[in-house]
Amino acid sequence: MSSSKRGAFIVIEGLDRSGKSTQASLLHDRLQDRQDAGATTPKVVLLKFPDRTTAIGKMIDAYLRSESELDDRAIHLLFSANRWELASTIVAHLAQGTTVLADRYAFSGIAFSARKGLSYEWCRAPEVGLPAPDLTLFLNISPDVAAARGGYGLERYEKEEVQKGVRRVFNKIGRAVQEEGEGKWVEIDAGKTKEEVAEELWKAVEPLASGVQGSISGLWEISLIPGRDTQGGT
Ligand code: Z5A
Ligand code: MG
Repeated sequence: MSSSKRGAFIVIEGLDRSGKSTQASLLHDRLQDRQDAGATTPKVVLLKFPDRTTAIGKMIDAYLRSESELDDRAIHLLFSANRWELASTIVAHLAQGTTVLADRYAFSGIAFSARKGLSYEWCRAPEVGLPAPDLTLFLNISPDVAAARGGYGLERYEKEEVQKGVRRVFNKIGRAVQEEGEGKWVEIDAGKTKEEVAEELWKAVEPLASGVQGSISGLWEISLIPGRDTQGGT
């Protein structure tokens, strides 16, 4: 890896049962194998949001399993705080040249809360300044194909009317990310076989696999965050 490169931050988002966790794991292994084979690919770490292992994550887990009730704004802020807990870890990995993969990120946070009727801007606000992804892979799937992958689970949002609303907000977010230049947003047809979807993802990921040039910016922030410039400036 060239010394001027940092690790790429790649996010996998998508609809329910679109195969995010399946593809995140396959992508992780593919990047890891390249490294093992001596390629110039940096190390790779896979994160999952929500991270249910932290103290905040445990509160989120209880809420999702309907074991606790929380105000809509309170749970939104917990999901965001769960990302902020890992923000400095993400930045440190990227600065060291490690590729960071995230299974869901801020975009899920906005989509699920805005669907409840909270304003889009309010939902976006706590996410502003998080490490910005270089690439977001959005796994799109039709409700029919998702249904063929088995019934909804038992968690709070695993209901048809919730998923329909979430799909609408995700579409809005994808357009906004593209228009505002917040990294690249690539939509993937997730209705194909696991192997076909993995190949589609790889086409988008391969150019970033050996690292990327430039500073790590803050999501939806116009200026660079002081201290986050891996080129040495602040
Ligand atoms: N949430 C939120 O509200 N705010 C936030 O900020 C965040 C999340 C980050 C839990 O998330 C909930 O939290 C979620 C959003 C909300 N609520 N919902 N819905 P989670 O990430 O923990 O949810 P999950 O349990 O992992 O479900 P999922 O992400 O929707 O599933 P997936 O990861 O996309 O799919 P998968 O587990 O990889 O695959 C599903 C099944 O399909 C499985 O049997 C696979 O073997 C099969 N599969 C996968 N790919 C294929 C293909 N290509 N063909 C056929 N079958 C396939
Ligand atoms: Mg998943």
